[in-house]
Amino acid sequence: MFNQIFEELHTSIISHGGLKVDIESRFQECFSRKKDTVIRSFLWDVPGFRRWRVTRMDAGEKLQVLNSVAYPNYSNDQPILGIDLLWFGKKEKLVAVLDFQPLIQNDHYLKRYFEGLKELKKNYPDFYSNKEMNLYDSKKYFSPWVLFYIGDGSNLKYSLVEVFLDFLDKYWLLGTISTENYKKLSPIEVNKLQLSYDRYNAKIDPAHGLFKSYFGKQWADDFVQNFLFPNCLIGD
Ligand code: BLA
Repeated sequence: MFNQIFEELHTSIISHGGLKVDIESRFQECFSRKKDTVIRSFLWDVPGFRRWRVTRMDAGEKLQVLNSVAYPNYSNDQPILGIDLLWFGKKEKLVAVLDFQPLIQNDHYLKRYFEGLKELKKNYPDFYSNKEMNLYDSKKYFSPWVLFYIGDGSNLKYSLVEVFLDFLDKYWLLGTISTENYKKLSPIEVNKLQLSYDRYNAKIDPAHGLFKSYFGKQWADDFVQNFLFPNCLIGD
């Protein structure tokens, strides 16, 4: 599960000029104590972005994860790309969250950056489940058009790869929208908002507990603090 999406994501990053960045070996790959689970991470230097991370976790039938977050340069106030895909094989439960994560929620900003995502929602009504988020506040850094699916993964009417590729295409298009009649957020504001996105997520991310159970507390703290959300103390 997610192998094809993972390959497609990397191919797409490379075709947009992305170059792999070296990361500390302890984050590149880590095996669970039982050696039946592995987590691998990747960092990309992509034109227009200050950081693009990808994490893949393979716990076999129990759990598969593909998580990726792309932070645009501070001079670019476009939404953060957020991808969180989880497959609990034994239960056949899919959690799929794909969003252009808005830095702010005002109309001017949403109008500029969300036409594409809004269109997608019409094509994939299953991802408009009206399910409430339990952990996250859906009004904080999630867009009103977030593609969000929780449920029976064998029941999806369309392929997740197709949804993913459409979604990614729309995100790349954000870089080509005309700047006419739009007042951008300043780089200082973008910096502040991206940091606050990280602080919020570092605090709330359900992944920390998951990592602790597979890889131990020390590695989990280190990974969340120094790879997923650098510069944010957990519980900050
Ligand atoms: C849910 N994400 C989850 C859950 C886990 C993770 C374990 C709970 C699933 C469940 O039991 O139902 C896992 N999150 C991870 C992992 C990483 C991570 C492994 O960050 C890191 C490698 N989460 C994101 C991003 C988005 C996101 C970028 O990291 C947005 C696109 C959203 N994850 C998200 C949402 C839920 C979720 C909305 C559902 C939780 C809720 O209902 O509030």
